[in-house]
Amino acid sequence: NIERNLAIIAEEKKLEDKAAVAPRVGIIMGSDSDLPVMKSAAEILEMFGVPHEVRIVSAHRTPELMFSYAKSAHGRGIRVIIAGAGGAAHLPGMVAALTPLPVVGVPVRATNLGGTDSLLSIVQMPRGVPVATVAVDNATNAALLAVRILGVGDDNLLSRMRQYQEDQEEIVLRKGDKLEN
Ligand code: RP5
Repeated sequence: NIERNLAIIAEEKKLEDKAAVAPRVGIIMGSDSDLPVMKSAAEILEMFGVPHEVRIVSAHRTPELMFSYAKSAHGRGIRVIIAGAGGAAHLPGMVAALTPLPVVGVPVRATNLGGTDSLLSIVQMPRGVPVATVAVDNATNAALLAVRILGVGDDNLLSRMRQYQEDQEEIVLRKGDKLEN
């Protein structure tokens, strides 16, 4: 019996460990050329201690992977998807059409249209299929938004967000002090 109980405890521990590292945010992007922009999102989530995964998923080049990624995300424990793409940036909108999870879109500056093409492709979603769109190349804000969304059900995360805001305020005020002296 003791052995059996120990085995159950070990199994529970394994499940807990697995749950602790199971990604809660999925960061996806249309191409590895988006990575220099999108890595800021991973850095922010790292800073807040939010488990996340990073994948290349292209709406145009790997449509079937996009479909299965979006369809399986919630079941795998993902709670927010950050999707970055440039040019004809269909990835965030298509993923939003396939999942009930909140999708944050990052327009990436990838062509000689300077990112306006990506921005309009992502922001102009039809009624009923929302994508929360951040500024061009601003993967940082996409991750901060994901942290805030998760923070609604996670007091620890929310207080880390409060701390982040206070730190930002402090930095700006200190800069102002320096100008006055
Ligand atoms: C989009 O096309 C990608 O998101 C990327 O921003 C852009 C260019 O992709 P590559 O040709 O560099 O792979 O689908």
